[in-house]
Parts: sequence; structure tokens; C-alpha cells
Amino acid sequence: MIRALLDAHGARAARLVEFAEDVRSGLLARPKTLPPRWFYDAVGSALFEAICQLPEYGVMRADDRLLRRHAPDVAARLPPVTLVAELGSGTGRKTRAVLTALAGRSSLTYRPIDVSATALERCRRELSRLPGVRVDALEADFLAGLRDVAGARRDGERALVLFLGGTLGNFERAAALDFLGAVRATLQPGDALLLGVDLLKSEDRLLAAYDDPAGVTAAFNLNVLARINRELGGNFDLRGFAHEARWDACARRIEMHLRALRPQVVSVPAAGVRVAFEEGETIWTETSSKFAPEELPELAAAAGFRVEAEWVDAEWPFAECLWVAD
Ligand code: AVJ
Repeated sequence: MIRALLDAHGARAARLVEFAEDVRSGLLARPKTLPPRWFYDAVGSALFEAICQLPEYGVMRADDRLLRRHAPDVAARLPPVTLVAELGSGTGRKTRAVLTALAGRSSLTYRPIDVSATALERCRRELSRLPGVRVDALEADFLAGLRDVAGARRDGERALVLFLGGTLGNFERAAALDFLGAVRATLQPGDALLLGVDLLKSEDRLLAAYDDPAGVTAAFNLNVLARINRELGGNFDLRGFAHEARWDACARRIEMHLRALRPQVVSVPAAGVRVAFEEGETIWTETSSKFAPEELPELAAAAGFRVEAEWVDAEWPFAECLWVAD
């Protein structure tokens, strides 16, 4: 118990150091950047849940529909799975259907991996009541967490990794391949990956999804500055920045930025930085790559998987991919 508390405390302290380092290097870089993983404190996680309710943001509903409809197919296409690891579980809302289908065949251990302690706690509460499912949460980065899970794995366990919600889009294409290759490296042949991928669609739909008229996405984006103020003692004036979503047609990605509305100087003492902004200068806070369906089999093969099945939503182009490690 005490050991667990100390571990949790240590993990949190280490995370704050990482946050400070990312803020420092990101604000000193050109263009200025902040990695999207820092969006998800308690406020940011709640705002993300709100984004998922927006009529303009169809990603999560498409993912939900596909998982509810095809969870039984996922279970039927794999040998009985006893270990399920999820990258970026959030509150685990979308995972329930998959776990229920899998646990119908064999009892299993579910290891949600997330950087948001708040989201993990809710995930544990929601999913530990499922019959045949033991929940063992891990507050960690995706790959570090997955390597821990692989290291603690017992002989004969059959693993399935879930990477849902389209979070792969946070990587540029080349980095997405590297990431999937790194995931593959933690797996054994015959293990599987269930991957949710948001697909290309019209620019209008994409821009509306990332710049909704009610301003929920704007609040989500700006909250990262508020978090820097709260946790690192920064003095960002949130009213001095505006949310911006852009579509880069060449790179096929949405970019989210925070644009300085006037020249200003900001200091973040715990990150050891003081930075000047010109009027109009931006901080690039998120990339959301969108994939063409034809790219997916190539991506699977290059990362060391074969495509077992793929389901695409009819309303909002989004693919649920079931890949098996070669
Ligand atoms: C959680 C990374 C899938 O990129 O669509 C939603 C995050 N950002 N609106 C996405 C997000 C702005 C989301 N992912």
C-alpha cells in the first residue's frame, strides 16, 4: 500500500519534470510547439469528453459504433485473449464492448495505459465491474507502459493491444510507422492490435470538427496554457491567444495552433524559460493526420503486421483495423 503510494507519488513528480522539459524545449523551438499529451489534465480530459459530444466531431461516435457492432467479430477472429493492453485508455468508455466480447471466451487482465491519472481512475471504476475482467492500470507513456506490460507477461498469455479513437493521427506519417513498429516489437507473433484510424474526408468537415462554433475545442487547446500556469507557475494571459485549426492538404493533417493576438513576453519559472511572442506568432499544439484507406495495408505490412480484418463507418469515414503480428 505504502509502496504503491510512493510509486504513484514518484510517477507524478517525474511527470512534472517531463512537463517542464517539454514546455522548455517546445517554447524555445522554432516554430514554437507543445506536445499534445499535456492537454489531458482533469480539465483537459473533461473538455475532450465534451468534444466527443459535439455534432461536428464525429471521430468518437464512429469509433463507438464500430466497436459496438464488431466487438463480437474481433473476439471470434482471435484465439482466446487473456491480456488486453490499451494505449491512451482515457475513461475506457469505448473499451467496454470489446472487453465484454473477449471476456465471454476467457477471463482476462485489462491494462489501461494513460498519462491522465483522472481518466485512469474513472476507467478503473467503470470497467472493474465487468465479469471476467481484472483491471490493472498503468500511469505511463504509451511505449514505456507497453514495455512494462510485456515484461510482466506470463507464458502462454495471448495479448491484444488497443489503440483506439484515432490517436495514431497525433503522429506524422513517418512517425506513425515508427510507433507501430515499436508497438510490434513488444509483441509476440500471433498477438493482435486493434487500431482506430480517422480517414480523409472533406476539408469543411475536418475544419468544423477541429474548430467548433461553440468553442469547446478552443477551450481544450487554450487549457494547455492554463495548465502551464497552474503546474509550472507560468503567466500566460489566455486572452492574449486564439485557437486556430488549419488543414495542410499536402501533409494531409489538421494542425492546431495557439496564435498570439499581440506581442507579449511570457515566463514559466518552473521550466526556466522566458519567451517573447511576436503578434501573429503561433504555438503548434497538435497534429491530427488523416489517412487514406489504401495506406493502411502498407502501414500494417511495414510495421510487421498482417491485416486480419477492417471495418469502416458509413457516416464518418473512420477505420477499425484488426492486425495480427507476423
Ligand atoms: C484524441 C488525438 C484522437 O486528434 O481528433 C480532438 C484529439 N484534438 N479535437 C484528435 C482532439 C482536438 C483527438 N485525438
